[in-house]
Amino acid sequence: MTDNPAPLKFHVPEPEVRPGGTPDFSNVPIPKAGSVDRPPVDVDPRTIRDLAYSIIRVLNREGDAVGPWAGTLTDEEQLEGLRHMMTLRTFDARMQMAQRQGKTSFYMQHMGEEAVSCAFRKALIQGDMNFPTYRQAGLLIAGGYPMVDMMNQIYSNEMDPLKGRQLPIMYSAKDHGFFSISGNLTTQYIQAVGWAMASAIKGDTKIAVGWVGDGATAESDFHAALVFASTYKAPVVLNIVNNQWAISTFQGIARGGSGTFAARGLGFGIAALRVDGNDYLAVHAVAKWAAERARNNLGPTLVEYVTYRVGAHSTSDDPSAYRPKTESDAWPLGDPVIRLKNHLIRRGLWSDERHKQTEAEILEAVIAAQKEAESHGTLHAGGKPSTRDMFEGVYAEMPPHLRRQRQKAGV
Ligand SMILES: Cc1ncc(C[n+]2csc(CCOP(=O)(O)OP(=O)(O)O)c2C)c(N)n1
Ligand SMILES: [Mg+2]
Repeated sequence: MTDNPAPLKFHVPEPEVRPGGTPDFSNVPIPKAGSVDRPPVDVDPRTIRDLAYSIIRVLNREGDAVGPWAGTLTDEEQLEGLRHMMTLRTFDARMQMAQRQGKTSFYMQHMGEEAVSCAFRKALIQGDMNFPTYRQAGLLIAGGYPMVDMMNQIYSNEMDPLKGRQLPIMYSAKDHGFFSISGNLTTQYIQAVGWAMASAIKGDTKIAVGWVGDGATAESDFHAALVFASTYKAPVVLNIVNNQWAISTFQGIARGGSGTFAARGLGFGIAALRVDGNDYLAVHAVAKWAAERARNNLGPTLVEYVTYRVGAHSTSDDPSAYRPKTESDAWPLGDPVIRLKNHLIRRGLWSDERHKQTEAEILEAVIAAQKEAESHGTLHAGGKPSTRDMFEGVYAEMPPHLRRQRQKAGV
């Protein structure tokens, strides 16, 4: 004990590199593809704690699928997966452009993260419910939801399924297992756990999936959700998409000293895994493993997808203000579309020519959907939802003050 203690220092984690610097991911350990064990789904979570610190990978550098997590998808399913990711990328590019053209106020891209939501969707069955954030449109694309309905919502036009009452891209599609997106981060986790608990209480067979980003794990809802999920062994998969950045804050701010985001689950006794989020095959294998646990009353699983947000946070963001412009080129896990493409070419199931041809077909389909959506209006032109719609759909019976407001508005 000293009478003259040194002044305390306030600690703020700093990213390795700032704009102008040379990107460096040499401190991100990447295990070899195929090197992580695949435990049985009924494993005791206490015996697989190392999986929260490793990275499950299937596709190696050469493009081969290797190790115990390989082999969960048929050739046709892999080809379909590639198509889904390519569709999401093209959809994003067109909608990003539409925002710049003033046809919508706001857009959020998935560039670099396409494998996460597209592959995860294929591990679910009809009736399961996702509680997604704004960066999981792949759940809809891979689930066969019509692109034109997504665009109608983005344009808030007369065919907008949500009638102009949500922010663009905040889709809602109950029949497609896609709960209304909430802009309030991490509400997804408590809602998913609550929904899963209700499913178990009712003796139903459906499971829930909660989604958050790395930054959003800092919300108290994240921790509350883990308490309830672990205590009641809720049939839920809890996904953390670690794309290295929140908006301008790097992942180290939310992660603190925990080592990894997945490791947050260990203190709760929750099975926790990390997976290469740019590896379609690995994402699917882990998603299937976690979903099977939930479906068999084995409890929740926390999954961290290690990936990289290549684009801006949203159309309102300029990442060059806080990270080197070339940082995404240095990301060691590559591009999910190219990695699956190379794998399929290597196996003789695909070719550069077919890839180019498919790109053109997809672009044509996206443009056709866009034309159809635009015929029903865009943000500033054409058909709009009725003003009357904003009074509907919240209360079973409209309260008197809303009825008065509606009368005053003359609708
Ligand atoms: C409760 C809450 N706090 C802050 C925000 C503002 N906000 C929107 S997105 C975002 C960053 C989230 O980063 P992350 O969770 O890593 O997800 P990503 O955007 O990278 O997919 C913030 C701070 C919000 N929407 N809700
Ligand atoms: Mg993030």
